[in-house]
Amino acid sequence: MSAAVRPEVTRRKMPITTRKTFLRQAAGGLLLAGAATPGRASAPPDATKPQKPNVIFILADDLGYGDVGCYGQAKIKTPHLDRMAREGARFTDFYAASTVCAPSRCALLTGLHTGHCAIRGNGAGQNLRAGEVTLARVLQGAGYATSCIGKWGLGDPGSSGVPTRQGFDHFFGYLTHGHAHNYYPTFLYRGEKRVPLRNENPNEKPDGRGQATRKVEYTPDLFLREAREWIETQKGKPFFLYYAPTIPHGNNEARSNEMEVPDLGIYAGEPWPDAQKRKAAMISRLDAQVGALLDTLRTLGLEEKTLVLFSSDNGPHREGVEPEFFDSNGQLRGIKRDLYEGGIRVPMIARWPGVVPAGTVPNHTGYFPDVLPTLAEVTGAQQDAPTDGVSFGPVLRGQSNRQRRHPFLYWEFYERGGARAVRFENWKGVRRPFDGPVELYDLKSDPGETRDVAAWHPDVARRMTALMDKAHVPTPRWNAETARAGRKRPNPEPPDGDAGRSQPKEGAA
Ligand SMILES: [Ca+2]
Repeated sequence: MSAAVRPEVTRRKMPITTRKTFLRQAAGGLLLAGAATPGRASAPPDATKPQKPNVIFILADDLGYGDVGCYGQAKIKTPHLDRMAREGARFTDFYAASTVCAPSRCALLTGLHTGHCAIRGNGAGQNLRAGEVTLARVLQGAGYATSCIGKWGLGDPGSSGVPTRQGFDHFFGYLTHGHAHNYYPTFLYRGEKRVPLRNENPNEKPDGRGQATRKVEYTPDLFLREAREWIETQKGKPFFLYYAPTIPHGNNEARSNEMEVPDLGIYAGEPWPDAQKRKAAMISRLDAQVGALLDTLRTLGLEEKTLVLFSSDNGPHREGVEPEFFDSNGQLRGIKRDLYEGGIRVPMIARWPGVVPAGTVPNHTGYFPDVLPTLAEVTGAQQDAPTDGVSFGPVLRGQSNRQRRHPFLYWEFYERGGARAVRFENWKGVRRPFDGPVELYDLKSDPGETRDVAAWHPDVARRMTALMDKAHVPTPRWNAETARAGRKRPNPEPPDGDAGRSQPKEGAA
């Protein structure tokens, strides 16, 4: 696509705080030569690719690396995801941006890793700021219809952070994480308006948390119906659907019934604990949803015009189920809330018939901040804001020889005294707590991170420390002191906006 056919491109101003962050980095000489220099996504001419493909990004919630058949899961059936992988590309070394929901989604939507983005931990009262550069806004600027269906979690009702003030034309779902725990709430939001559901719960909290006493409408089913109807109404206009059902997150207010699902499906007769049967049924239900969305595309003749991506926001949880039962992290170490591989490495499947070569397993390491520049590139959208991502567009087109590699990937996390992690090449460094000594793992020979080899490679360990210290750009809310303090100390109000007004705490989002 040439520049001449992009008249609709809108240049978005960076939000002032983000711009300040990068200016501060530049002024402080913080960017390493060869390190993750924030890039600029643009659209290189490529006459061979379809013009303005539709994009569907399906985001599971707490689905582990090992929870899907094509990633080695033996008991839970995921035939549609397995087919999607056979018909597209299955990434083995793809990572979420965080080990819990909110920061992972913030990084996905803004193209910034957790050392730069505004929301770096769970906790109420954190809202994307007005004017934030989001994936939806970038695609909206390129003429796309944009929809978010499912869990949002980046803005409270009435705040600047709600999806319809962040680039989405259409929204149906949960705005806040606590509400999203509840699979049978009495209301959801369409746009900014509450819409009632037929579920009943006299004890429901004002934010929608709780467990229904009468369960009629299961929200993932409502989301699928809404998604199919929304796709059908687009009538030729390119669209971006961010589809984020909450499966298989637990309802943390449901005590012994955290894995809420209408029926056990094919698992009813299995000799497993009830909670495990329900988890399996949830994942297979999500898999069936993927199949239904692909069917919708086929029925509408849109399969070859649509890039479908599937991933998860963090590793598997221990909230009402034992992740070991299904080996939900596969051979990896750790789960949700760890920066070991099991907390952050996630399934990533891309399907776009005729463009993404079928049945491929790319040798490419990437993560959520890459999604914004990737989609900007494949849709011909332009965005001038800095990003920590690297477009994996070449890999999607089967042109791995043209693919740029990440100098390194970075994560930081604030619960439990904090942690940081870096991956470059096949090395993985983890610091726990936030400023603790570096543990070093060679993922090639030791993907389960069982042998700390820092003492044998002090040069690599030192480089890890340097990368972490330079990738972490502190803010009034998010800094080493925050990590050390845990939930005991209220943070000062950030002087430059409403990115977060409450102390980050160990929440269940
Ligand atoms: Ca999650």
